[in-house]
Formats: sequence, structure tokens, C-alpha cells
Amino acid sequence: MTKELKYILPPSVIYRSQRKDRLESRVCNWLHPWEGERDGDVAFLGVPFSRASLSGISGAGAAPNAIRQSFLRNTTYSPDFDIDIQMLKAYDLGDVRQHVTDILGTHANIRDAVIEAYHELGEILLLIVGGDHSITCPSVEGFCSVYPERSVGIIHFDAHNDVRSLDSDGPSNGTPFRGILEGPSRIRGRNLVQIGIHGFMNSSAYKGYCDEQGITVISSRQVRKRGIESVMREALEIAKDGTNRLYVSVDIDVLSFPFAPGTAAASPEGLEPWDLLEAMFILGQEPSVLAVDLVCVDPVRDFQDYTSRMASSILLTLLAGYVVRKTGGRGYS
Ligand SMILES: [Mn+2]
Repeated sequence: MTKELKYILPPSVIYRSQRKDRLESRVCNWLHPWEGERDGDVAFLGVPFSRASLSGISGAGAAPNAIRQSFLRNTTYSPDFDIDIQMLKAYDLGDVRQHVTDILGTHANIRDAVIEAYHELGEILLLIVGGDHSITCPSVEGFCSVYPERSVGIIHFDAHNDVRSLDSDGPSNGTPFRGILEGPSRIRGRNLVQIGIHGFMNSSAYKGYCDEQGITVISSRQVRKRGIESVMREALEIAKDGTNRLYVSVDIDVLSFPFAPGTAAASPEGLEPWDLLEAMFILGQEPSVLAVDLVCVDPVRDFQDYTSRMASSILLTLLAGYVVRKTGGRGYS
């Protein structure tokens, strides 16, 4: 019997692989529905919310379950890293309670669900799986209020700056980082690094806002020219300067659209999968990273589940890095 939480409902679907090979561990069998345990390493929290999307009708609310389903295809071991993540205790906490029409009320639930997750499980690595990008603002607010005495830096992967003015359409998938900088979280622009911003679908005025706020913007073109490892070294230095906790936000549209067809606003100039996966492996190892969100996977727009499967690879690669962090094992090379 799953323990009842105030802001989080138990997972609405639980997938189990029927494969009989005992020498192979399937991710969906390893990830357990949470039943009140207090000893986890990592927890999956779904946020099936996409009504604050500016990109027309969004199916991103279906992403948490689509990603749970894509775990059916994954094992816990990858030869790319020669790491098996099954040593980690991983729980599926379920999904944040939604309100049918109330966007601000659901955002408040997201904030409170993040607080509730840390309250129940202590200092775990929390995977917050959206949903559209509007969820990041309340999620960061929750993260910051769990440890109010600590200061937080953010590393953000996206095609867009997501600093649209809150006055025009209210909180949406285009506003989370303005909401964060101008909200109660007290995060400083100089500790926010945006990576992979790309394509003729941004605005110089919003880049101007980022410059004014001291945000570091590293374009997709710069990632390609410099290499992701150099970019990540710089990003960590900036995000960690004067802070002691990191929040990571990954909008799947940071990838070039052939690699993430199931999202509303990718473009050809985006990152390639290994750029993002190496970044995840590096961030998984980083001791100050305690929360990672993954947003804007839209199963309704997807092709043969490729984008949901990309999302599961992003999360699992992060966890491969987390195994290195936990065991003091081999770092990246
Ligand atoms: Mn975004």
C-alpha cells in the first residue's frame, strides 16, 4: 500500500517487463513505486501538466507516463559508460496533483510537491519529469525553499531563453526563467547558465534581458565549436560561484529536431544527442546537483516514441554519472 501524500498521487501506470532473462535488469522493474521508504538515492516525480504552453495544444502532460513506458526498453547497464545503475535505490513517487482549470493552483501544487518529496525522502536526487516548461518556475521555488539557508545556481538546456515578460500572457512555458529571477527564490542571473540556445526563433530583446541580468548564454553553435566538456566546465564554474546547490533544467527542444521530433519548438540548429548526454553524465557526477527537470516531451507529436526514448536515455545517463558520484568511481574522460 502506497503511503498517501498531500500533493502527489501514486503513479497511474506501473510497467513491468515480462522478459525472463535473469542476467539482465530492466529499468521499469528496478524503479519501484514509493511506499513510504525513507532511504532512496533517486526519485522520479511526474508533472503531467501542459496547459500553460504557448505552442498551441500541447500533449506534454502525457510525457511522464510515456517515459515510464519507454523504460520498458531500457536495461540498467550501458556499455558506453560500463556502469550499471541498479545499485541505486530508485522510487517512482507518482505524479503531482493537477487541477483541471487552475494553472496557478497547479503551479502551487508543483512547488509543494517538490517540498513534500524532499521532506519524505531527505537529500535525494529528484527527477522532475514534465510537463511543459512552465513547471520549472514553481519547481525551483520548491527546491529553494527546502534549504532556505542555501543558495542555488541553475544550468538550463533549451532552444529558447524562456524569459518572456510575465505581463503579456502570464506564467507559461515561455516565462519560467524570468519568473525565477523575479520571484521569491532569490536566484541571481549570474548563477544562471543557459546552454544550447539556438535558431531563428528567439528575440534579441530577450537576449538583452539576459545580458542585463548577468545570465550566461552559450549558444548551440558555440557548443559545436568548443565541445561540450569545455562548455560544461565553464557552466559549472559560473553556476557554482557563491552557491552550494544546483538545479538543472532540460528542455528537450534543445536538441536538433531529427533527434526530438516529439516537441513543439525544436529547430535544425540544435544540439546532437551526445552533447546533451555527455553533459548529463558530467552533471550526474557533480555533488551539488540535487534536482533535474526534463520538460516539453510531447508524446502526441512524437514519432515511434523516439522523443520519450531520448528522454529516458537523458535521465539514465544522468544516473550513470550519479553512480560515479556515489561510489567515487571513474569520472568522465
Ligand atoms: Mn523551454
